[in-house]
Amino acid sequence: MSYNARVTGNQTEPAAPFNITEVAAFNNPWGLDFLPDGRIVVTEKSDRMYIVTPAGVKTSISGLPVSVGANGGGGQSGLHDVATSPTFAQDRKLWFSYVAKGADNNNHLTLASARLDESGGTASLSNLQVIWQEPSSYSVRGQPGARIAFAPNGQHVYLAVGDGDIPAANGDRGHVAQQTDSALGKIIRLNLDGSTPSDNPEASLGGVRGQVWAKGFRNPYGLAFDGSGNLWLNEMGPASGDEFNFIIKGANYGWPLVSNGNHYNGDAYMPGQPYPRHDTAPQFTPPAAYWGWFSTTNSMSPSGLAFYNGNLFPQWKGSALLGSTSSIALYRVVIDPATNNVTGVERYGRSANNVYTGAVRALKVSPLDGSIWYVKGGGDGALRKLTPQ
Ligand SMILES: [Ca+2]
Repeated sequence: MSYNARVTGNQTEPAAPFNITEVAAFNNPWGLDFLPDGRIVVTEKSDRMYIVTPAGVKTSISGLPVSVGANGGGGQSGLHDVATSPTFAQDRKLWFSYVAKGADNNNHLTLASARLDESGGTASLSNLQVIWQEPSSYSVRGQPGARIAFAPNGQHVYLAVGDGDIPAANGDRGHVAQQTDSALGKIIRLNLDGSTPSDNPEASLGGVRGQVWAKGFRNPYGLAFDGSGNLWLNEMGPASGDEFNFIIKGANYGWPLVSNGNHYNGDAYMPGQPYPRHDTAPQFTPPAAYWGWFSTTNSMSPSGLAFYNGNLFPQWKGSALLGSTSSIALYRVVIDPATNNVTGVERYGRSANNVYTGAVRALKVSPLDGSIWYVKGGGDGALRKLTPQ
């Protein structure tokens, strides 16, 4: 059965090979990562972070900075992703992203690291370092992106930065993704000390322009490396324009000049009208897969991205796993390793395959045993795991 994926292969809804186990409850969880010992760190958008044992015992982590999501505020923005540093064994560093008030009182996406201390059953952060803050004068209204990925060699950090939903004078939203004086709508790449790597595409130009690795994104809620060291991103596009992108150094992915989706009906600018399509503008790198317009189905609203290379689901090795908020599902995207083309999409989480994942906000594969862990979003959110049936 084909749903709404316009991909080069078929989208199907096969029988689920997994069982879902609820591990612990959370309020609007947003990101997760594994510690080397197999425990999990989970963020909640309203400025809370926890260590969770595989059995579901939670310990709150104190010492977080204040985001705009404190006390339930901030709309889509608040505390977002968390990632265990490649240097954790030496320095116990966690990295995390959040939207905070800057010195100009505007809302800015921020990337920070801190040391995780544990003593007597309590946990706290110390030595908080703001590594980077989006430097433009724009105030993020939503669409923060904010996913963190480390290079496989542990030498660089990548941050997916959303376009911030900044309307232009004519009401068009997203124009900043093409501007060179902001990081909005782009992937940035930094050394772990926050400096600019000399081999970034425009490193010699300095400033924020030197930090950019790729550009032209709307709301990238997924960023991850595959087992071969390729970087991928998924993004919530405009209406029916969700994308899964293979990332090429220095490439432009087109937003908002091209998209295979449409302006929302409620937009002030060109309501309901299609964007110029990707195939009309070959100077922009097209998505590897996108979820197009079908009147009977919803967009997927991708969030979270992980590549499966574990042993519990051997038939899934090499696949991308994408969370989905609006279509309340987990997607497996099958990739031909020779070409990096998408050859198929499977959706799990609807009645067709009798599994109910809930809205998948973020997911990771356990480095210990290959089980798949995800956070279900929303006020009745949870940490859950998938193991074979
Ligand atoms: Ca695009």
